[in-house]
Amino acid sequence: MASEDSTINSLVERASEGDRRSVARLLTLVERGGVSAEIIAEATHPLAGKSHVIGITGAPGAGKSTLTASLARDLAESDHTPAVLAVDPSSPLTGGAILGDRVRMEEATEAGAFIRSMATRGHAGGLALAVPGMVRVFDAFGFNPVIIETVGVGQVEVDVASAADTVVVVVTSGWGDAVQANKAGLLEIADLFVVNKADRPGANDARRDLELMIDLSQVTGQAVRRPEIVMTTATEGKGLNELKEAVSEHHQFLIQEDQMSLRRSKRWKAEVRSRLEYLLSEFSKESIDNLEENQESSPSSVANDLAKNLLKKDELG
Ligand SMILES: Nc1nc2c(ncn2[C@@H]2O[C@H](COP(=O)(O)OP(=O)(O)OP(=O)(O)O)[C@@H](O)[C@H]2O)c(=O)[nH]1
Ligand SMILES: [Mg+2]
Repeated sequence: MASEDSTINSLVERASEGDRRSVARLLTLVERGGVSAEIIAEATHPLAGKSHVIGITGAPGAGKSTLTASLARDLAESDHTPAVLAVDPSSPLTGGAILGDRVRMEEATEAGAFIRSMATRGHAGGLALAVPGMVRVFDAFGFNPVIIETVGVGQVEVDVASAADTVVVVVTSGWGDAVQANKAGLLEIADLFVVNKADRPGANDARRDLELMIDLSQVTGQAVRRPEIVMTTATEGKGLNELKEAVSEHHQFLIQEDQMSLRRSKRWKAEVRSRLEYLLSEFSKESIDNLEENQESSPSSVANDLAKNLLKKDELG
């Protein structure tokens, strides 16, 4: 534990001085979880909270990586230090390689962006623990904005993206895409929409579908601020400036309307919840493994006793 502490301390120190290899090692430790991840969370928490966190989500193949890479490159070239966390099963960096994307990601890296990819495979619920910790590492060491790319299927992925300050939902011009996004629960979390692949037929239809659905959600009073819709052709860089502007406007809105602290508090609570759920599930696994078989007691009375015991524990692991 002591040597773990001192290794992490020196990584934190070097990361604070701008050493990217130390940042990368900290990210790996956080991704693995366990004690190191906890120590890093303690060390980075006081340093974090300055970065604008942007979530980019949407259907598989909608063009999220193409957009993210272009955006990151653009930001890096205009005096920002963006980081990208691609939570992405088919990410160009972890396999499923789409050459165009890899080239774009490399260009963004050369321009100064820090791009990190994590495979969702083998992570399951761990994603909800690892992602906030990794975002905090970026935030603590001066990366701003921090962009999280996740595919908008599955509750965990949607939750991860919706914990951002600004949530961008990408749909394409295909018929019914907006409807699909709505079904996946993406409409409710969107701060702004991108209709990508605007070079293809049907882009205006997708826009109209979205406008209608936003109208409906406004009638029921769900949306606080009407999400803007930006049309892009990511492969040609078209609409990128508009997207950058819309993201920046939303950021300003959060600051001016005092919404940022609400978002942060939501994110903080979500992380507390993930961590608590994790601890409880670890505890219940351990308790059940250690249970002496005694089928005379009813399962619910045994569970009640175990729960009472848990509340008396002072050490959790
Ligand atoms: N025609 C057209 N194709 C695009 C556009 N944007 C992206 N593509 C292509 O769509 C495909 C998917 O793009 P990605 O950026 O990998 O999409 P993604 O949403 O990140 O995909 P996953 O991470 O696998 O869900 C690639 O072949 C891109 O070249 C666009 O604006 N127009
Ligand atoms: Mg992708």
